[in-house]
Amino acid sequence: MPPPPPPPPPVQTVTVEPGYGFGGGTIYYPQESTGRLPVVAAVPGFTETQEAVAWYGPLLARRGNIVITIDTISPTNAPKTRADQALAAIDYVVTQSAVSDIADASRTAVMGHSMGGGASLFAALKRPTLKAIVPLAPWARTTDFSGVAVPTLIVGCENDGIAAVGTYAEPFYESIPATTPKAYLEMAGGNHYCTNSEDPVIAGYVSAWTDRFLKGDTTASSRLCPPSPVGPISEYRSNCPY
Ligand code: 9J3
Repeated sequence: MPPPPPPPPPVQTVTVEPGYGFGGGTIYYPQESTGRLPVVAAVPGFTETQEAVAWYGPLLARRGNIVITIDTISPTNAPKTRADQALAAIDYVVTQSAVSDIADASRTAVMGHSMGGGASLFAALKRPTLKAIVPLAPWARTTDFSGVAVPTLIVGCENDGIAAVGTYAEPFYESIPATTPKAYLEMAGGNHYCTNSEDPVIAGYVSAWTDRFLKGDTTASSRLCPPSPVGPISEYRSNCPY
């Protein structure tokens, strides 16, 4: 028998109070690390709290990232306002937080659910130096994201009745230019909240995407290209190779 794999490194958390340009949140980071770590801001949707994106904190912190899940200043803030708050959260982590000394300001990403997914697309337009975005069941009033040059993994939920994939996620994906690395993962049978609880398929793709584009680990390419969708996936699009 081969030896069991080592346990994943423990994840630490720090609570952030409101007052830094977003509604407060939780920082997740690996207890043991060397060098500076990439930073991910995760944004909830309309009327949601950070609980909606909480599972991505430990998921990505275990893989050597700092994650801040945020509350928005108002639960009804629009996607563009949520984008500003995500960027404020990244700046807080990098410059003022308890983990600023281990945060890498040059490797940052935004992800989020629904209006938080729309926020991640607007954040990419506003700050093209982001290394990756991951919109989850995204919602926004425009479907024109032709200005997005940040590598984008969109996760859609096949039976989403709030942000129907044919109206939102798929046109968003198609509007992103072919010169931008992109992928569209659609979870079979999922409703609007299909991305809000732990799922091994979503975890695998989000991990691969952030490993490849946020951490800059080119060995992660083999987990994305050529596309080989397995599991409860109703559709997968990409513009491999990358
Ligand atoms: O979960 C969401 O952010 C839903 C977006 C939406 O339907 O907003 C309508 C105003």
